[in-house]
Amino acid sequence: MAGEPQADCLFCKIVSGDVPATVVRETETTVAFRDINPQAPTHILVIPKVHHPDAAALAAAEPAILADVVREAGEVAREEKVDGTGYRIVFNTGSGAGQTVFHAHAHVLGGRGLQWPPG
Ligand code: DGP
Repeated sequence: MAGEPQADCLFCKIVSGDVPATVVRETETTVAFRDINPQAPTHILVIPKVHHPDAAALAAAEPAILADVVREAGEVAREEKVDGTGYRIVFNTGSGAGQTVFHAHAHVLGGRGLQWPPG
């Protein structure tokens, strides 16, 4: 069923605690943790606890939880003190765009200059 934990999903295992992660924030609906392969001095992933394959699917099924993810991304940026200089919230969507984990997640990137357009 949509939203239910998936046995083969890495981020569902981080939500359940079966896979360890450096968690920086947790709410009733979200978990934020440091990316294992950081691309910037601040690189944190914010995920919904429910399983949906990408941000668009999450928005279609449970829009309030997508709003929670984006709000938490802002809180992470504030706590990491990158909100003043600017930061980027990225939802890679589809393998052609670099998505490798098919559980919706926001990358929060900051602490260095960020080019536009992104690569
Ligand atoms: P994406 O490529 O947009 O699907 O982002 C997936 C991110 O997940 C990628 O930046 C690396 C990160 N990642 C993959 N495996 C793990 C893990 O086991 N722990 C943590 N903390 N991050 C992971």
